[in-house]
Amino acid sequence: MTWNSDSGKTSLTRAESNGDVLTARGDRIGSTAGLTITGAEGLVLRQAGSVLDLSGQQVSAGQAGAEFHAEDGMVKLLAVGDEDRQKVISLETGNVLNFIGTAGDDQAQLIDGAVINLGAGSDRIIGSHANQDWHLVSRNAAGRELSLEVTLSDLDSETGEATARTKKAFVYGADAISGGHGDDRLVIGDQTDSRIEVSSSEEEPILTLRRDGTTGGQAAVTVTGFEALSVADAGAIPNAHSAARIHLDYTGLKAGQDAVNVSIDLTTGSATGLKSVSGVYGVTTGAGDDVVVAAAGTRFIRTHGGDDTISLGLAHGDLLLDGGAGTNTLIGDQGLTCAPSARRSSGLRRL
Ligand SMILES: [Ca+2]
Ligand SMILES: [Ca+2]
Repeated sequence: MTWNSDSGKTSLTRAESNGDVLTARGDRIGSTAGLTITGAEGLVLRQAGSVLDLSGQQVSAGQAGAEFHAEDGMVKLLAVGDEDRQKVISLETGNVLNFIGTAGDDQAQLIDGAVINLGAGSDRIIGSHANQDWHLVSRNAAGRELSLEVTLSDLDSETGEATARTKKAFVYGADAISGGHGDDRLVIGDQTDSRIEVSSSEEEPILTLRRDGTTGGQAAVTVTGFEALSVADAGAIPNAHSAARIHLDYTGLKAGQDAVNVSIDLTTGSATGLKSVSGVYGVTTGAGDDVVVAAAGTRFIRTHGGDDTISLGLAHGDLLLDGGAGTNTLIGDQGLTCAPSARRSSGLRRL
């Protein structure tokens, strides 16, 4: 069957399964009139500019929603309670780039030019095969429901130069990010106070974005498959040794049962588990023998147990240092004055 809507843009607003029967409702954008299709086994949306709107699905947070694969032109709808995936409906979506998810737990894979609104629920956005810069634009009060602007780029295999694709992708309502293949960088432009926990293993670190003031059990956003982390210009440097603004917490990084010896140089941007890190205001490390070098904007370094080495590097201004237990070493610099911070430092031997 071919259906021509006047505007050439079709919105598939609902598709649900009742046993083996698919019921879909299509609406021309801007019109209340629509077309209901019942009993189809499949449906193909070919028209460029079509919107796949599944916000009318009868699911809620905690229930499986939809899986949208923009690159493959496919969406899968999962029936409520179908953990064994016996009633999955697959729809070809052609070149649909505009996807509105369900109120349930959706996941979507992006492509350049896509506009993906995952709606309510606990939703995951997955990167494409390209390299991606993910700009975190905003979050809700709980630190979730991320809005992201994603720039995709391709690497020239001969010159090694990256060429950005013309069209960006826009994502709303994401609660987890998987970078996918290629190099992925998270750029945090939202300056809300938050902690970025680096956990799991050095080879495949999990980044957990959590608002300060929330405890471990509370909602957080997980980020996997990322190689780089950058905090966009935060404006005014915060007050001395404040835990405010965005800081890194490596206490959860392990090698099996053992603590990892973490090495972070904030002057060069090198950090265990990541290719690069920049713009963070402080670092906390765990029980290993850690090496941390402060940059100009660094405001606190806590290294907990283990024999840690803290270098003042390019530090200036007020800096809180806490080496914790163990035999710790503080390396200064010729001509550097650190009297104010020295009064607040503990567990450190100055060189
Ligand atoms: Ca959702
Ligand atoms: Ca340590």
